[in-house]
Amino acid sequence: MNGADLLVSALENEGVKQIFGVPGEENLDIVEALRRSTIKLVLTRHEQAAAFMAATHGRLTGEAGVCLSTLGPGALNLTTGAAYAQLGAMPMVVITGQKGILSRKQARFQVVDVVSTMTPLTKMAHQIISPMTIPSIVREAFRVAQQERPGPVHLELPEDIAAEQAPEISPVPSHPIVLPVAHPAALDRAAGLIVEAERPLIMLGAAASRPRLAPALSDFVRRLQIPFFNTQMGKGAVAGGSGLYMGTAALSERDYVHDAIDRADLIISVGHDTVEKPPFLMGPGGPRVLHVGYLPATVEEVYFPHAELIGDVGPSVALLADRLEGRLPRAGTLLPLREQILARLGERAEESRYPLTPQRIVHDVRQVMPEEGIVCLDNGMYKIWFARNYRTRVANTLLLDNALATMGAGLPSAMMAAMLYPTRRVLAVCGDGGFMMNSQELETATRLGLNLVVLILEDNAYGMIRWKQAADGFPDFGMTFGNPDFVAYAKAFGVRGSRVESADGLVPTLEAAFGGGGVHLVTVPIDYSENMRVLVDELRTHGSKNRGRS
Ligand SMILES: Cc1ncc(C[n+]2csc(CCOP(=O)(O)OP(=O)(O)O)c2C)c(N)n1
Ligand SMILES: [Mg+2]
Repeated sequence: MNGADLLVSALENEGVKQIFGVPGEENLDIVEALRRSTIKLVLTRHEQAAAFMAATHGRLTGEAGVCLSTLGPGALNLTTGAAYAQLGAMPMVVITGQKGILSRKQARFQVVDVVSTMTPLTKMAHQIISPMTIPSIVREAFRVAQQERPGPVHLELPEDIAAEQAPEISPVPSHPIVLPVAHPAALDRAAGLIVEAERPLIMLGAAASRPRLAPALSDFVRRLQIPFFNTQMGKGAVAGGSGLYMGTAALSERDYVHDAIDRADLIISVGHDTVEKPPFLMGPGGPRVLHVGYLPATVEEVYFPHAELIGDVGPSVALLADRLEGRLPRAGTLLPLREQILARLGERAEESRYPLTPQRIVHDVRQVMPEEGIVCLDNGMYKIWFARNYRTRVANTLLLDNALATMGAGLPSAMMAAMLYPTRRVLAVCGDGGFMMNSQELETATRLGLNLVVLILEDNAYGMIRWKQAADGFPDFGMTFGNPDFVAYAKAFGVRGSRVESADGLVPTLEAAFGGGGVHLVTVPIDYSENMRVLVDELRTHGSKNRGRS
Protein backbone atom coordinates (compact mmCIF):
# COMPACT_ATOMS: atom_id res chain seq x y z
CA MET A 1 0.00 0.00 0.00
CA ASN A 2 1.31 3.50 -0.83
CA GLY A 3 0.15 7.07 -0.33
CA ALA A 4 -1.90 7.03 -3.53
CA ASP A 5 -3.71 3.86 -2.44
CA LEU A 6 -4.52 5.47 0.89
CA LEU A 7 -5.85 8.55 -0.91
CA VAL A 8 -8.06 6.56 -3.25
CA SER A 9 -9.44 4.33 -0.50
CA ALA A 10 -10.23 7.45 1.54
CA LEU A 11 -12.09 8.85 -1.51
CA GLU A 12 -14.03 5.60 -1.86
CA ASN A 13 -14.90 5.92 1.82
CA GLU A 14 -16.42 9.34 1.02
CA GLY A 15 -18.65 7.75 -1.63
CA VAL A 16 -16.81 9.32 -4.56
CA LYS A 17 -17.94 7.72 -7.83
CA GLN A 18 -15.88 9.67 -10.34
CA ILE A 19 -12.95 12.05 -10.56
CA PHE A 20 -12.71 14.61 -13.34
CA GLY A 21 -9.39 15.77 -14.65
CA VAL A 22 -6.26 15.68 -16.71
CA PRO A 23 -3.46 13.73 -15.02
CA GLY A 24 0.25 14.42 -15.34
CA GLU A 25 3.23 12.22 -14.64
CA GLU A 26 3.19 13.29 -10.97
CA ASN A 27 -0.27 11.67 -10.63
CA LEU A 28 0.61 8.27 -12.07
CA ASP A 29 0.47 6.49 -8.72
CA ILE A 30 -2.99 7.96 -8.17
CA VAL A 31 -4.07 6.90 -11.66
CA GLU A 32 -2.86 3.37 -10.94
CA ALA A 33 -4.73 3.31 -7.62
CA LEU A 34 -7.85 4.57 -9.43
CA ARG A 35 -7.53 1.81 -12.03
CA ARG A 36 -7.85 -0.73 -9.23
CA SER A 37 -10.68 1.12 -7.47
CA THR A 38 -14.43 1.57 -7.87
CA ILE A 39 -13.89 5.21 -8.88
CA LYS A 40 -14.14 6.19 -12.54
CA LEU A 41 -11.53 8.55 -13.97
CA VAL A 42 -13.34 10.97 -16.30
CA LEU A 43 -10.84 12.69 -18.58
CA THR A 44 -11.70 16.17 -19.74
CA ARG A 45 -9.94 18.16 -22.45
CA HIS A 46 -9.08 21.06 -20.16
CA GLU A 47 -8.72 21.12 -16.38
CA GLN A 48 -11.09 24.07 -16.14
CA ALA A 49 -13.96 21.91 -17.38
CA ALA A 50 -13.05 19.22 -14.84
CA ALA A 51 -13.34 21.75 -12.03
CA PHE A 52 -16.64 23.17 -13.33
CA MET A 53 -18.03 19.64 -13.51
CA ALA A 54 -16.84 18.69 -10.02
CA ALA A 55 -18.21 21.94 -8.57
CA THR A 56 -21.57 21.35 -10.25
CA HIS A 57 -21.65 17.84 -8.77
CA GLY A 58 -21.31 19.47 -5.37
CA ARG A 59 -23.89 22.12 -6.16
CA LEU A 60 -26.52 19.61 -7.26
CA THR A 61 -25.95 16.86 -4.70
CA GLY A 62 -24.41 18.56 -1.67
CA GLU A 63 -21.60 15.99 -1.91
CA ALA A 64 -18.23 17.32 -2.96
CA GLY A 65 -17.21 16.62 -6.53
CA VAL A 66 -13.56 15.78 -7.07
CA CYS A 67 -11.16 17.03 -9.73
CA LEU A 68 -7.56 16.13 -10.39
CA SER A 69 -4.63 17.72 -12.16
CA THR A 70 -0.91 17.62 -12.34
CA LEU A 71 1.34 20.26 -10.77
CA GLY A 72 2.08 23.79 -12.15
CA PRO A 73 0.27 24.27 -15.47
CA GLY A 74 -2.54 21.80 -14.78
CA ALA A 75 -3.09 23.08 -11.26
CA LEU A 76 -3.20 26.67 -12.51
CA ASN A 77 -5.87 25.67 -15.00
CA LEU A 78 -8.01 24.62 -12.02
CA THR A 79 -7.90 28.02 -10.36
CA THR A 80 -10.92 29.50 -12.16
CA GLY A 81 -12.91 26.42 -11.19
CA ALA A 82 -11.79 26.79 -7.58
CA ALA A 83 -12.96 30.40 -7.56
CA TYR A 84 -16.24 29.35 -9.19
CA ALA A 85 -16.86 26.85 -6.37
CA GLN A 86 -15.66 29.29 -3.69
CA LEU A 87 -17.90 32.16 -4.74
CA GLY A 88 -20.75 29.86 -5.72
CA ALA A 89 -20.62 27.88 -2.42
CA MET A 90 -20.23 24.56 -4.21
CA PRO A 91 -18.53 21.72 -2.32
CA MET A 92 -15.51 20.39 -4.22
CA VAL A 93 -12.21 18.68 -3.49
CA VAL A 94 -9.31 19.60 -5.76
CA ILE A 95 -6.35 17.22 -5.88
CA THR A 96 -3.14 18.27 -7.56
CA GLY A 97 0.24 16.61 -7.93
CA GLN A 98 3.63 18.07 -7.17
CA LYS A 99 7.28 17.13 -7.67
CA GLY A 100 8.83 15.15 -4.85
CA ILE A 101 9.37 17.10 -1.67
CA LEU A 102 11.96 14.82 -0.08
CA SER A 103 14.45 15.14 -2.92
CA ARG A 104 14.63 17.51 -5.92
CA LYS A 105 15.89 15.53 -8.88
CA GLN A 106 14.24 17.91 -11.37
CA ALA A 107 15.18 21.09 -9.51
CA ARG A 108 12.43 23.66 -10.01
CA PHE A 109 11.08 22.34 -13.33
CA GLN A 110 7.31 23.09 -13.51
CA VAL A 111 7.21 23.98 -9.84
CA VAL A 112 4.93 26.77 -8.74
CA ASP A 113 3.61 27.23 -5.24
CA VAL A 114 0.18 25.76 -5.86
CA VAL A 115 -0.87 25.67 -2.21
CA SER A 116 -0.27 29.42 -1.91
CA THR A 117 -2.10 29.98 -5.20
CA MET A 118 -5.10 28.01 -3.98
CA THR A 119 -5.19 29.45 -0.46
CA PRO A 120 -7.27 32.55 -1.26
CA LEU A 121 -9.46 30.58 -3.68
CA THR A 122 -10.47 27.77 -1.33
CA LYS A 123 -11.72 27.13 2.20
CA MET A 124 -8.57 25.12 2.95
CA ALA A 125 -5.41 24.34 0.97
CA HIS A 126 -3.02 21.73 2.23
CA GLN A 127 0.10 19.88 1.14
CA ILE A 128 0.22 16.23 2.23
CA ILE A 129 3.64 15.41 3.62
CA SER A 130 3.13 11.89 4.95
CA PRO A 131 0.95 8.95 3.86
CA MET A 132 0.03 8.37 7.52
CA THR A 133 -2.03 11.55 7.61
CA ILE A 134 -4.01 10.87 4.42
CA PRO A 135 -7.13 9.22 5.88
CA SER A 136 -7.74 12.00 8.39
CA ILE A 137 -6.86 14.82 5.96
CA VAL A 138 -9.25 13.48 3.33
CA ARG A 139 -12.08 13.19 5.87
CA GLU A 140 -11.40 16.72 7.04
CA ALA A 141 -11.29 17.96 3.44
CA PHE A 142 -14.77 16.61 2.71
CA ARG A 143 -16.15 17.91 6.00
CA VAL A 144 -14.83 21.39 5.34
CA ALA A 145 -15.96 21.36 1.70
CA GLN A 146 -19.48 20.22 2.51
CA GLN A 147 -20.29 22.09 5.68
CA GLU A 148 -21.99 25.48 5.48
CA ARG A 149 -20.94 27.62 3.76
CA PRO A 150 -19.82 24.93 1.26
CA GLY A 151 -16.87 25.45 -1.07
CA PRO A 152 -13.66 24.01 -2.47
CA VAL A 153 -10.75 22.41 -0.59
CA HIS A 154 -7.36 21.80 -2.16
CA LEU A 155 -5.04 18.87 -1.41
CA GLU A 156 -1.61 18.62 -2.95
CA LEU A 157 -0.10 15.13 -3.07
CA PRO A 158 3.59 15.24 -4.07
CA GLU A 159 4.69 12.30 -6.20
CA ASP A 160 7.14 10.87 -3.68
CA ILE A 161 4.53 10.88 -0.90
CA ALA A 162 2.07 9.23 -3.32
CA ALA A 163 4.62 6.49 -4.00
CA GLU A 164 5.78 6.06 -0.38
CA GLN A 165 4.97 2.68 1.14
CA ALA A 166 2.70 2.84 4.16
CA PRO A 167 0.83 0.45 6.41
CA GLU A 168 -2.83 -0.05 5.65
CA ILE A 169 -4.70 2.56 7.69
CA SER A 170 -8.48 2.49 7.82
CA PRO A 171 -10.32 5.52 6.47
CA VAL A 172 -12.05 7.75 9.02
CA PRO A 173 -15.75 6.89 9.02
CA SER A 174 -18.23 9.70 8.43
CA HIS A 175 -21.44 10.25 10.34
CA PRO A 176 -24.54 12.33 9.77
CA ILE A 177 -24.44 15.84 11.25
CA VAL A 178 -27.59 17.55 12.46
CA LEU A 179 -27.16 21.30 12.39
CA PRO A 180 -28.30 23.57 15.22
CA VAL A 181 -31.69 25.21 14.76
CA ALA A 182 -32.34 28.92 15.41
CA HIS A 183 -32.59 29.95 19.07
CA PRO A 184 -36.13 30.52 20.46
CA ALA A 185 -35.26 34.14 21.32
CA ALA A 186 -34.23 34.79 17.71
CA LEU A 187 -37.40 33.08 16.49
CA ASP A 188 -39.54 35.29 18.76
CA ARG A 189 -37.82 38.42 17.53
CA ALA A 190 -38.16 37.43 13.89
CA ALA A 191 -41.83 36.52 14.38
CA GLY A 192 -42.41 39.92 16.04
CA LEU A 193 -40.96 41.76 13.03
CA ILE A 194 -43.10 39.79 10.61
CA VAL A 195 -46.30 40.31 12.63
CA GLU A 196 -45.67 44.06 12.72
CA ALA A 197 -44.96 44.32 8.98
CA GLU A 198 -47.61 45.94 6.81
CA ARG A 199 -46.12 45.00 3.44
CA PRO A 200 -43.89 41.93 3.91
CA LEU A 201 -42.02 40.24 1.09
CA ILE A 202 -39.86 37.10 1.10
CA MET A 203 -36.64 36.94 -0.90
CA LEU A 204 -35.03 33.58 -1.71
CA GLY A 205 -31.30 33.85 -2.25
CA ALA A 206 -28.54 31.53 -3.42
CA ALA A 207 -28.43 29.37 -0.27
CA ALA A 208 -32.15 28.70 -0.65
CA SER A 209 -31.18 26.48 -3.58
CA ARG A 210 -29.22 24.01 -1.47
CA PRO A 211 -30.20 20.47 -2.40
CA ARG A 212 -33.17 19.15 -0.42
CA LEU A 213 -34.22 22.52 1.01
CA ALA A 214 -37.03 23.20 -1.49
CA PRO A 215 -39.80 21.25 0.32
CA ALA A 216 -39.21 23.12 3.59
CA LEU A 217 -39.18 26.52 1.88
CA SER A 218 -42.25 25.72 -0.20
CA ASP A 219 -44.03 24.78 2.99
CA PHE A 220 -42.92 27.97 4.73
CA VAL A 221 -44.24 30.17 1.92
CA ARG A 222 -47.48 28.18 1.65
CA ARG A 223 -48.16 28.48 5.39
CA LEU A 224 -47.40 32.20 5.59
CA GLN A 225 -48.92 33.25 2.24
CA ILE A 226 -46.39 36.07 1.95
CA PRO A 227 -45.43 36.77 -1.69
CA PHE A 228 -41.83 36.10 -2.64
CA PHE A 229 -39.19 36.87 -5.23
CA ASN A 230 -35.86 35.22 -6.00
CA THR A 231 -32.35 36.30 -6.59
CA GLN A 232 -30.89 34.79 -9.77
CA MET A 233 -29.38 31.86 -7.91
CA GLY A 234 -32.45 31.35 -5.72
CA LYS A 235 -34.73 30.43 -8.61
CA GLY A 236 -36.97 27.41 -8.16
CA ALA A 237 -36.38 27.13 -4.42
CA VAL A 238 -40.14 27.31 -3.85
CA ALA A 239 -42.09 24.78 -5.89
CA GLY A 240 -44.22 26.23 -8.68
CA GLY A 241 -47.90 26.94 -8.54
CA SER A 242 -47.90 28.83 -5.25
CA GLY A 243 -49.41 31.92 -6.91
CA LEU A 244 -47.09 34.00 -4.73
CA TYR A 245 -44.11 34.40 -7.11
CA MET A 246 -43.46 38.07 -7.81
CA GLY A 247 -40.45 37.78 -10.11
CA THR A 248 -36.68 37.44 -10.11
CA ALA A 249 -34.36 40.31 -9.32
CA ALA A 250 -31.89 39.98 -12.20
CA LEU A 251 -31.05 43.69 -11.94
CA SER A 252 -30.36 45.63 -8.75
CA GLU A 253 -33.01 48.31 -9.23
CA ARG A 254 -35.73 49.73 -11.48
CA ASP A 255 -36.95 46.41 -12.87
CA TYR A 256 -40.64 45.55 -12.61
CA VAL A 257 -40.04 43.28 -9.63
CA HIS A 258 -38.67 46.34 -7.83
CA ASP A 259 -42.21 47.76 -7.87
CA ALA A 260 -42.87 45.26 -5.08
CA ILE A 261 -39.44 45.46 -3.46
CA ASP A 262 -39.55 49.26 -3.28
CA ARG A 263 -42.93 49.18 -1.57
CA ALA A 264 -42.12 46.46 0.97
CA ASP A 265 -41.58 47.48 4.58
CA LEU A 266 -39.99 44.15 5.53
CA ILE A 267 -37.92 41.79 3.41
CA ILE A 268 -37.47 38.31 4.83
CA SER A 269 -34.24 37.45 3.09
CA VAL A 270 -33.76 33.67 3.10
CA GLY A 271 -30.30 32.42 2.22
CA HIS A 272 -29.05 35.59 0.60
CA ASP A 273 -25.36 35.43 -0.22
CA THR A 274 -23.77 38.74 -1.11
CA VAL A 275 -21.58 37.08 -3.74
CA GLU A 276 -24.60 37.61 -5.98
CA LYS A 277 -25.08 40.85 -7.85
CA PRO A 278 -27.33 42.76 -5.42
CA PRO A 279 -31.02 41.94 -5.96
CA PHE A 280 -31.89 45.27 -4.36
CA LEU A 281 -29.89 48.05 -2.79
CA MET A 282 -30.25 48.91 0.86
CA GLY A 283 -29.66 52.51 1.77
CA PRO A 284 -30.89 55.05 4.28
CA GLY A 285 -34.64 54.54 4.74
CA GLY A 286 -36.02 51.58 2.82
CA PRO A 287 -37.44 48.35 4.16
CA ARG A 288 -36.29 46.49 7.23
CA VAL A 289 -34.45 43.30 6.41
CA LEU A 290 -34.59 40.03 8.35
CA HIS A 291 -31.75 37.73 7.30
CA VAL A 292 -32.49 34.01 7.56
CA GLY A 293 -29.49 31.82 6.91
CA TYR A 294 -27.26 28.93 7.84
CA LEU A 295 -24.70 31.55 8.74
CA PRO A 296 -24.86 35.19 9.79
CA ALA A 297 -25.14 37.77 7.04
CA THR A 298 -22.11 39.41 5.48
CA VAL A 299 -22.56 43.13 6.04
CA GLU A 300 -22.02 45.25 2.95
CA GLU A 301 -22.64 48.82 1.87
CA VAL A 302 -25.82 47.55 0.19
CA TYR A 303 -26.83 44.80 2.65
CA PHE A 304 -27.01 45.34 6.42
CA PRO A 305 -29.91 43.36 7.92
CA HIS A 306 -31.73 44.62 11.01
CA ALA A 307 -32.27 41.17 12.48
CA GLU A 308 -31.01 37.66 11.85
CA LEU A 309 -32.33 34.14 12.24
CA ILE A 310 -29.38 31.79 12.09
CA GLY A 311 -29.48 28.03 12.01
CA ASP A 312 -30.44 25.08 9.85
CA VAL A 313 -32.79 26.87 7.47
CA GLY A 314 -35.43 24.16 6.90
CA PRO A 315 -36.32 23.40 10.55
CA SER A 316 -35.82 27.04 11.56
CA VAL A 317 -38.37 28.37 9.08
CA ALA A 318 -40.76 25.58 10.09
CA LEU A 319 -40.55 26.84 13.71
CA LEU A 320 -41.04 30.39 12.50
CA ALA A 321 -44.15 29.35 10.59
CA ASP A 322 -45.47 27.63 13.75
CA ARG A 323 -45.34 31.01 15.47
CA LEU A 324 -46.96 32.88 12.57
CA GLU A 325 -49.44 30.71 10.73
CA GLY A 326 -52.88 32.33 10.74
CA ARG A 327 -51.59 35.50 12.44
CA LEU A 328 -50.72 37.55 9.36
CA PRO A 329 -53.77 39.36 7.97
CA ARG A 330 -51.47 41.66 5.95
CA ALA A 331 -49.36 38.84 4.45
CA GLY A 332 -50.65 39.44 0.93
CA THR A 333 -50.65 43.26 0.81
CA LEU A 334 -48.16 43.34 -2.10
CA LEU A 335 -49.80 40.52 -4.02
CA PRO A 336 -51.99 42.74 -6.24
CA LEU A 337 -48.78 43.94 -7.96
CA ARG A 338 -48.03 40.43 -9.14
CA GLU A 339 -50.14 40.25 -12.25
CA GLN A 340 -48.85 43.53 -13.63
CA ILE A 341 -45.20 42.59 -13.00
CA LEU A 342 -45.50 39.19 -14.63
CA ALA A 343 -47.47 40.61 -17.56
CA ARG A 344 -44.66 43.06 -18.36
CA LEU A 345 -42.16 40.19 -18.38
CA GLY A 346 -44.33 38.23 -20.79
CA GLU A 347 -44.33 41.00 -23.39
CA ARG A 348 -43.03 40.19 -26.88
CA ALA A 349 -42.42 36.57 -25.92
CA GLU A 350 -44.12 35.36 -29.07
CA GLU A 351 -42.88 37.94 -31.55
CA SER A 352 -41.80 36.39 -34.85
CA ARG A 353 -38.82 38.60 -35.59
CA TYR A 354 -35.75 36.90 -37.11
CA PRO A 355 -33.04 36.86 -35.76
CA LEU A 356 -34.94 35.94 -32.61
CA THR A 357 -35.41 38.26 -29.65
CA PRO A 358 -34.10 37.11 -26.25
CA GLN A 359 -37.69 37.07 -24.95
CA ARG A 360 -38.76 34.68 -27.71
CA ILE A 361 -35.78 32.41 -27.09
CA VAL A 362 -36.53 32.18 -23.36
CA HIS A 363 -40.20 31.55 -24.11
CA ASP A 364 -39.45 28.83 -26.67
CA VAL A 365 -36.89 27.11 -24.47
CA ARG A 366 -39.51 26.96 -21.71
CA GLN A 367 -41.90 25.27 -24.17
CA VAL A 368 -39.54 22.39 -24.83
CA MET A 369 -38.23 21.95 -21.29
CA PRO A 370 -40.34 19.81 -18.96
CA GLU A 371 -40.71 21.06 -15.36
CA GLU A 372 -37.83 18.82 -14.27
CA GLY A 373 -35.65 19.69 -17.26
CA ILE A 374 -32.42 21.55 -16.46
CA VAL A 375 -31.16 24.62 -18.30
CA CYS A 376 -27.51 25.47 -17.63
CA LEU A 377 -26.35 28.92 -18.63
CA ASP A 378 -22.94 30.16 -19.55
CA ASN A 379 -22.34 33.87 -18.93
CA GLY A 380 -23.48 36.54 -21.32
CA MET A 381 -26.28 38.97 -21.96
CA TYR A 382 -28.92 36.25 -22.21
CA LYS A 383 -28.37 35.40 -18.52
CA ILE A 384 -30.29 38.52 -17.53
CA TRP A 385 -33.14 37.55 -19.87
CA PHE A 386 -33.29 33.99 -18.62
CA ALA A 387 -33.12 35.10 -14.99
CA ARG A 388 -35.96 37.62 -15.47
CA ASN A 389 -38.20 35.72 -17.86
CA TYR A 390 -37.67 31.97 -17.41
CA ARG A 391 -40.15 30.56 -14.89
CA THR A 392 -38.84 27.67 -12.79
CA ARG A 393 -41.08 25.34 -10.84
CA VAL A 394 -38.46 22.96 -9.47
CA ALA A 395 -35.29 23.84 -7.55
CA ASN A 396 -32.02 23.86 -9.47
CA THR A 397 -33.61 23.64 -12.89
CA LEU A 398 -32.01 26.90 -14.05
CA LEU A 399 -28.34 26.63 -13.18
CA LEU A 400 -26.59 29.92 -13.59
CA ASP A 401 -23.55 31.51 -12.05
CA ASN A 402 -24.26 34.93 -10.61
CA ALA A 403 -21.24 34.72 -8.30
CA LEU A 404 -17.94 34.41 -10.19
CA ALA A 405 -20.04 34.84 -13.35
CA THR A 406 -17.33 33.27 -15.43
CA MET A 407 -17.66 32.46 -19.10
CA GLY A 408 -16.97 28.86 -20.08
CA ALA A 409 -18.89 26.98 -17.36
CA GLY A 410 -22.16 26.49 -19.23
CA LEU A 411 -21.25 23.38 -21.18
CA PRO A 412 -19.35 21.59 -18.37
CA SER A 413 -22.10 22.30 -15.83
CA ALA A 414 -24.69 20.92 -18.25
CA MET A 415 -22.52 17.84 -18.81
CA MET A 416 -22.50 17.21 -15.07
CA ALA A 417 -26.26 17.67 -14.84
CA ALA A 418 -26.72 15.23 -17.73
CA MET A 419 -24.48 12.69 -15.98
CA LEU A 420 -26.39 12.98 -12.72
CA TYR A 421 -29.87 12.97 -14.28
CA PRO A 422 -29.71 10.87 -17.44
CA THR A 423 -33.49 10.74 -17.82
CA ARG A 424 -34.09 14.51 -17.60
CA ARG A 425 -33.76 16.90 -20.53
CA VAL A 426 -30.63 19.00 -20.09
CA LEU A 427 -29.89 22.09 -22.17
CA ALA A 428 -26.72 24.18 -22.12
CA VAL A 429 -27.32 27.76 -23.28
CA CYS A 430 -24.14 29.56 -24.32
CA GLY A 431 -23.17 32.71 -26.13
CA ASP A 432 -20.89 32.37 -29.13
CA GLY A 433 -18.12 33.82 -26.93
CA GLY A 434 -18.55 31.61 -23.85
CA PHE A 435 -19.16 28.43 -25.83
CA MET A 436 -15.81 28.75 -27.57
CA MET A 437 -14.03 28.98 -24.21
CA ASN A 438 -14.68 25.30 -23.48
CA SER A 439 -16.10 23.90 -26.72
CA GLN A 440 -13.41 21.21 -26.72
CA GLU A 441 -15.55 19.41 -24.14
CA LEU A 442 -17.95 18.37 -26.89
CA GLU A 443 -15.53 15.48 -27.30
CA THR A 444 -15.84 14.58 -23.60
CA ALA A 445 -19.64 14.79 -23.77
CA THR A 446 -19.77 12.45 -26.76
CA ARG A 447 -17.24 10.04 -25.24
CA LEU A 448 -19.36 9.87 -22.08
CA GLY A 449 -22.44 9.10 -24.15
CA LEU A 450 -24.42 11.96 -22.62
CA ASN A 451 -27.85 13.10 -23.72
CA LEU A 452 -27.42 16.81 -24.02
CA VAL A 453 -28.45 19.69 -26.24
CA VAL A 454 -26.24 22.76 -26.55
CA LEU A 455 -27.92 25.96 -27.72
CA ILE A 456 -25.58 28.66 -29.04
CA LEU A 457 -26.85 32.22 -29.26
CA GLU A 458 -25.02 33.85 -32.13
CA ASP A 459 -24.46 37.59 -32.25
CA ASN A 460 -20.82 37.46 -33.40
CA ALA A 461 -19.87 39.53 -30.37
CA TYR A 462 -19.16 39.71 -26.68
CA GLY A 463 -22.70 40.99 -26.57
CA MET A 464 -22.97 41.78 -22.88
CA ILE A 465 -19.95 44.04 -22.90
CA ARG A 466 -21.02 45.58 -26.17
CA TRP A 467 -24.36 46.43 -24.55
CA LYS A 468 -22.70 47.91 -21.46
CA GLN A 469 -20.40 49.93 -23.70
CA ALA A 470 -23.42 51.38 -25.50
CA ALA A 471 -25.43 51.89 -22.30
CA ASP A 472 -22.51 53.84 -20.81
CA GLY A 473 -22.37 56.07 -23.89
CA PHE A 474 -19.16 54.69 -25.44
CA PRO A 475 -18.88 54.21 -29.20
CA ASP A 476 -19.33 50.64 -30.49
CA PHE A 477 -15.75 49.36 -30.62
CA GLY A 478 -13.73 46.19 -30.21
CA MET A 479 -16.40 43.66 -29.24
CA THR A 480 -17.16 41.76 -32.45
CA PHE A 481 -15.62 38.60 -33.84
CA GLY A 482 -16.18 35.92 -36.46
CA ASN A 483 -17.48 32.46 -35.69
CA PRO A 484 -16.80 29.04 -37.10
CA ASP A 485 -19.63 27.36 -38.98
CA PHE A 486 -21.07 25.80 -35.82
CA VAL A 487 -22.90 23.01 -37.65
CA ALA A 488 -19.68 21.94 -39.35
CA TYR A 489 -17.80 22.38 -36.08
CA ALA A 490 -20.26 20.04 -34.34
CA LYS A 491 -19.88 17.52 -37.14
CA ALA A 492 -16.14 17.46 -36.66
CA PHE A 493 -16.78 16.23 -33.11
CA GLY A 494 -19.25 13.62 -34.32
CA VAL A 495 -22.04 15.76 -32.86
CA ARG A 496 -25.21 16.51 -34.80
CA GLY A 497 -25.72 20.20 -35.44
CA SER A 498 -28.64 22.32 -36.64
CA ARG A 499 -29.11 25.97 -37.43
CA VAL A 500 -32.42 27.69 -36.70
CA GLU A 501 -33.46 29.45 -39.90
CA SER A 502 -36.73 31.13 -38.90
CA ALA A 503 -38.47 32.52 -35.83
CA ASP A 504 -40.76 29.52 -35.67
CA GLY A 505 -37.90 27.11 -36.16
CA LEU A 506 -36.47 27.07 -32.63
CA VAL A 507 -39.07 24.88 -30.91
CA PRO A 508 -39.13 22.12 -33.56
CA THR A 509 -35.34 22.15 -33.85
CA LEU A 510 -34.90 21.76 -30.09
CA GLU A 511 -37.60 19.06 -29.98
CA ALA A 512 -35.87 17.12 -32.74
CA ALA A 513 -32.51 17.54 -30.99
CA PHE A 514 -33.86 16.15 -27.72
CA GLY A 515 -35.80 13.47 -29.56
CA GLY A 516 -32.66 12.24 -31.30
CA GLY A 517 -30.74 11.60 -28.05
CA GLY A 518 -26.97 11.93 -27.69
CA VAL A 519 -25.21 15.28 -27.96
CA HIS A 520 -26.79 17.81 -30.30
CA LEU A 521 -25.76 21.38 -31.02
CA VAL A 522 -28.31 23.98 -32.11
CA THR A 523 -27.28 27.45 -33.16
CA VAL A 524 -29.66 30.38 -33.35
CA PRO A 525 -29.00 34.01 -34.29
CA ILE A 526 -30.12 36.47 -31.62
CA ASP A 527 -31.27 40.08 -32.02
CA TYR A 528 -29.90 42.01 -29.07
CA SER A 529 -31.49 45.35 -29.94
CA GLU A 530 -33.97 44.49 -27.18
CA ASN A 531 -31.22 44.98 -24.58
CA MET A 532 -31.20 48.71 -25.05
CA ARG A 533 -34.92 49.04 -25.75
CA VAL A 534 -36.07 47.17 -22.64
CA LEU A 535 -33.26 47.05 -20.12
CA VAL A 536 -32.17 50.66 -20.56
CA ASP A 537 -34.88 52.83 -22.16
CA GLU A 538 -38.03 51.12 -20.92
CA LEU A 539 -36.78 50.47 -17.41
CA ARG A 540 -35.36 53.97 -17.08
CA THR A 541 -38.75 55.46 -17.85
CA HIS A 542 -40.43 52.90 -15.63
CA GLY A 543 -38.00 53.55 -12.76
CA SER A 544 -38.53 57.30 -12.77
CA LYS A 545 -42.33 56.99 -13.10
CA ASN A 546 -42.34 54.53 -10.29
CA ARG A 547 -40.30 56.72 -7.99
CA GLY A 548 -42.62 59.61 -8.71
CA ARG A 549 -45.60 57.51 -7.66
CA SER A 550 -44.40 56.05 -4.38
C1 LIG B 1 -13.83 34.29 -18.31
C2 LIG B 1 -14.52 35.60 -18.50
N1 LIG B 1 -13.99 36.53 -19.32
C3 LIG B 1 -14.62 37.71 -19.50
C4 LIG B 1 -15.80 37.97 -18.87
C5 LIG B 1 -16.50 39.32 -19.08
N2 LIG B 1 -17.71 39.06 -19.90
C6 LIG B 1 -18.92 38.91 -19.33
S1 LIG B 1 -20.11 38.58 -20.44
C7 LIG B 1 -19.02 38.70 -21.73
C8 LIG B 1 -19.48 38.51 -23.13
C9 LIG B 1 -20.07 37.16 -23.37
O1 LIG B 1 -20.17 36.96 -24.75
P1 LIG B 1 -21.01 35.77 -25.30
O2 LIG B 1 -20.63 34.51 -24.63
O3 LIG B 1 -20.94 35.77 -26.79
O4 LIG B 1 -22.49 36.11 -24.81
P2 LIG B 1 -23.39 37.36 -25.29
O5 LIG B 1 -23.32 38.39 -24.22
O6 LIG B 1 -22.82 37.84 -26.60
O7 LIG B 1 -24.75 36.78 -25.46
C10 LIG B 1 -17.73 38.98 -21.27
C11 LIG B 1 -16.55 39.14 -22.15
C12 LIG B 1 -16.31 36.99 -18.00
N3 LIG B 1 -17.43 37.15 -17.32
N4 LIG B 1 -15.67 35.80 -17.86
MG1 LIG C 1 -22.14 36.67 -28.20
